[in-house]
Amino acid sequence: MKKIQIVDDSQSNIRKLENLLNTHFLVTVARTGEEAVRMAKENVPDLILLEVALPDMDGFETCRRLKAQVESAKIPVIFVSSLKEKEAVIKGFEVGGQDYIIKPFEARELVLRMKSLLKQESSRKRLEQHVKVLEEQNEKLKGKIQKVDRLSRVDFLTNLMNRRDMQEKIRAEINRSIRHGRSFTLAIVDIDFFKNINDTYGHDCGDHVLKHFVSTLKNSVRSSDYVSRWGGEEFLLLFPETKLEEGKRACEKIRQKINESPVIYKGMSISITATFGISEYRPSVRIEELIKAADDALYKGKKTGKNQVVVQSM
Ligand code: GH3
Ligand code: MG
Repeated sequence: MKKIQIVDDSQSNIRKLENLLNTHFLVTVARTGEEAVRMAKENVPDLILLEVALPDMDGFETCRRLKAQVESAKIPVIFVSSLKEKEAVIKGFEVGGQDYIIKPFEARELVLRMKSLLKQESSRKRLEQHVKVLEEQNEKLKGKIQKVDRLSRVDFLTNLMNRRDMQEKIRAEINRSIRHGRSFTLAIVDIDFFKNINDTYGHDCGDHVLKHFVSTLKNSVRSSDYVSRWGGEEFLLLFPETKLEEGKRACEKIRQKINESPVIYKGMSISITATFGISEYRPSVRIEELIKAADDALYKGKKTGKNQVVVQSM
């Protein structure tokens, strides 16, 4: 049953309204504006029938306060008043009332107006609920999309950024270089004789070597440099704002560090080496050409003895 709050201080008016509404609604009565505002907060009704002439504040002020109070702000208010001047009716709507009925009123008309407002309010509440559910689902979806996006950029085994993410980083770096006229350096690193490690010690050992290799790489570069897994045992390093010579020196240092830190696996010490191919960004060079240059250098390094840093000039 819908709850109706009558706000009136005339006993005969109250009785008349109660008799009319009691069978279809749960009726409560407030006799002053103050009481109406308090009751609407404590026991929120579905609709308020508000007399304009009240002993403390008038119905217009009461309505203003009801609309300013969070708990009662959305409750439909129908003014019931013997004031029939246009100005009073207009004021009733201005202070937030939804309807205004002039006394003496037709009982059926009042009930129909009330039902119409109650129906509107139910639809509004349903819609509000619906929007809330949609917003919650939206938030959950956003979270899932972010997670999928993160996963799509990360290499599962090493936790490094993957090829896709690195390609975006290189593109961004190219744009930065174009804007600021600075160059940067790329290096592709490939572990030497890695297949032998898998064949000799097993795939798990190969995975372990890869992780060890990655931690050496990460510990050897600056925090502004990027390390990604480019392929199986191939890694791409991006050195922003770094010239070729400087990049070459950095790679040489990493290469030596790899040489000096054998991997320990199940008590065995496994030495590894790696070959580096380097290229430097030049204006108007495309990303594919830049990567191919580093790849060509790496290929040259593999062909001419491995365990070295080779530079490709473009
Ligand atoms: P090179 O010195 O010329 O680089 O030879 P290589 O043996 O290192 O390279 P090759 O391309 O012949 O073999 C690479 C191997 O790396 C083959 C592939 O099965 C293995 N591999 C690729 N990804 C993974 C991985 O995630 N885990 C393990 N354990 N092995 C991998
Ligand atoms: Mg290899």
